[in-house]
Amino acid sequence: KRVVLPYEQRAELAKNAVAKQLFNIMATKKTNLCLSVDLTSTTQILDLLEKVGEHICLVKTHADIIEDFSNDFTTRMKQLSNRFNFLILEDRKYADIGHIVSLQYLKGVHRISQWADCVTAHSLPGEGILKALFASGDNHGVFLLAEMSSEGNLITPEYKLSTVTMASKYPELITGYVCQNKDTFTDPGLIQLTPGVQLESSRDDFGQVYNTPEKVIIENGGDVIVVGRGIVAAKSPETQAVLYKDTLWKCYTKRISG
Ligand code: 5FU
Repeated sequence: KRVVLPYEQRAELAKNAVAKQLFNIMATKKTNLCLSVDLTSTTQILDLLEKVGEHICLVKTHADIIEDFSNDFTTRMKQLSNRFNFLILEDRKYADIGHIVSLQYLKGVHRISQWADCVTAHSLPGEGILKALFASGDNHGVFLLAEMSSEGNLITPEYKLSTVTMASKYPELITGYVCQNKDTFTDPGLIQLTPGVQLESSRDDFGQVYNTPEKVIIENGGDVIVVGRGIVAAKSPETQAVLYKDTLWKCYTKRISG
């Protein structure tokens, strides 16, 4: 069964503030593109966001791959996110006991809680991880990993089911799931964030598997689509971002038209 409700209606059903905001941004800007800005210098990242900010609803960062990370960088990124109306997701993939995750979220050189609207987390350690993240801030959100795009990953159907059960206890915290399939969950107030997407299906040398926009949105129910190297490694990232934005949005409108 296709997920046919439009984003503006799903915003009304969202229990997490960030999910509500993200649904509304998508509806307003007519884009469901999340740029995974996997670059290692702050200038490269800020330059790229300056060019593609108007085309994205969300930027996904990996703060720990940036060589010259600073508070000034996050301040500037925040300014861009306000100017262009996109949100920031730090793809930290937390996977420790709640006490440590809370410190990793609030402290260290990255101070993620101060600039990220939402973060990703594994369900593997148990619900203490959600309890800790819930207690560590306001108006923030978590995308819980229910599936991965990489070949041979160890997630089983039972693990996925337990992940969804765990998330259902923290409705105000959970923005959605990082997953590949629409059968993962049923709540239309949650967002399906799908990575592993390029215009033509293929794979990289380290197990990443790519699906096409048609497959991930129309068949598999993806809401926000993560594109990294498909844009970042292109000759003209700006042109490519527009192409991805248009293609992804067309698939979404096709899906909601039934
Ligand atoms: F949870 C996941 C996953 O299952 N697959 C992923 O690829 C996250 N990712 C992230 O999406 C990964 O950490 C990269 O930042 C990004 C995909 O980048 P690509 O260049 O489009 O392959």
